[in-house]
Amino acid sequence: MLKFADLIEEHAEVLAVLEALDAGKLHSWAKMGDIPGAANTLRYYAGAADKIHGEVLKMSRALQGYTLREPIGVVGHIIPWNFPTTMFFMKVSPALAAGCTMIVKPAEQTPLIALYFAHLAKLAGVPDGVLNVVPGFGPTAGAAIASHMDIDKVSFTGSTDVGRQVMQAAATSNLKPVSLELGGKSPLLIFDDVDVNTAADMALLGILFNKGEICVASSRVYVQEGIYDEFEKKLVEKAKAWVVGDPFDPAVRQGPQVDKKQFDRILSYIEHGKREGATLLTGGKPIGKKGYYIEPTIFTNVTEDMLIAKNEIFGPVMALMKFKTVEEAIKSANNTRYGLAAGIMTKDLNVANTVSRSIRAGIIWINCYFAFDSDCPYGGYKMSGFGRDCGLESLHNYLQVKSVVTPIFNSPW
Ligand code: TXE
Repeated sequence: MLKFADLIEEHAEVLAVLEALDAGKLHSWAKMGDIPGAANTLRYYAGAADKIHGEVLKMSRALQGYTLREPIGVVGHIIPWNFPTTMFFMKVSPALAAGCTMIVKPAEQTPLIALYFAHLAKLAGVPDGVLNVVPGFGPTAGAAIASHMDIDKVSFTGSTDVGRQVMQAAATSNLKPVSLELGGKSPLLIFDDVDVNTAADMALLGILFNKGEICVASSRVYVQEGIYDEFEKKLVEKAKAWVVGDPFDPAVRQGPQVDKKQFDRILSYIEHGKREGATLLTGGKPIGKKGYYIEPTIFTNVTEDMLIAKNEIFGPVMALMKFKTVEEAIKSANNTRYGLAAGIMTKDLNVANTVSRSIRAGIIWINCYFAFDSDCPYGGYKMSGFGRDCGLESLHNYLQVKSVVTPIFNSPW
């Protein structure tokens, strides 16, 4: 695993090019973030590989008992297209550390980099048959993994609808355990004691990072009334200055959407927003005639029953809303079927503590956003799924517990 990590760093340039070509991801960000992040994740779990152990049990009778933690077996990883590198290593690294063999199915939109990782795994000396990359379409290759009788576990990241199908297929085949990381509609709550300029930068990055194709995007931004007007003004100015274009241009901050399906889907949500009566503050249109570029788009006067406030759009579209009290902010944040992430911006520790404990989401960022780390578990509450990627926590996805019991000194038990 350490050798694999070194090889990723050596091949960083070609990997960043593949990310940009396949997913429309910014080349500079891939090279700065996704690629070194993959090496870090491998190293983190390489460090855990020789620290997986059971416990000696305190049995109530004259018995010696201990637990073994064994690899769960053959794992099927079904991964999406928005973070082809990060998702690959979030799932593959703990499974390798746990001692599993695995089949990885990359998304049909972004198969290239996964194949390159298979090549690097071979160079690193990962034995044949341990890490198998099988590109293919969801309803065929993906469904075959979910329903396979000889696959012992499925780890899935993707849409809530397909997550449900994966769980059904697992239930009706060999009852394999599944972990699901699904969509989100994450709130960012901005209280009126913060620096408005910083808050506007954070909110914008929260929705535009990776062109909004990120399950923890801060797609619902709630701003306290005292700073709302100033915040809205700054946010719109910054959105208009945000540079969209060629992902290989270092000055660009937002590349194209991954494919036509996503592009059309995002534009249709924008039309919905307009029809439902939200006010379009900026953006709302495609850019140019070639490629799938969409303007940074901000709606205000959004009500919580509107589709743009309820559904995951997975694009550069923000729903901006106003609140008065802490209680109101908590209620709005939780008014969603999802529960992946949330952000809070305030200087008041009591507010930060109260709100972070009151929101039902798997990760809460206080005065930051997208602060991920290999050691920080990450996953959903409610319809954002269950099971955790990252951290030592995610090793549990890939381990079985076996109890071993024996009498002490042949005593009668
Ligand atoms: O996802 P799918 P799509 C959300 C986001 C996006 C929407 C649709 O809102 O707009 O989902 O994206 C495989 N059995 N997220 O249609 O179809 C598929 O091949 C087994 C959030 O691309 O769920 C791919 O490898 N597997 C998300 C993976 O599932 C199946 C990231 C995800 O594709 C399958 C992506 C089947 N029947 C989309 N059908 C996140 N949580 O980050 C498809 N697949």
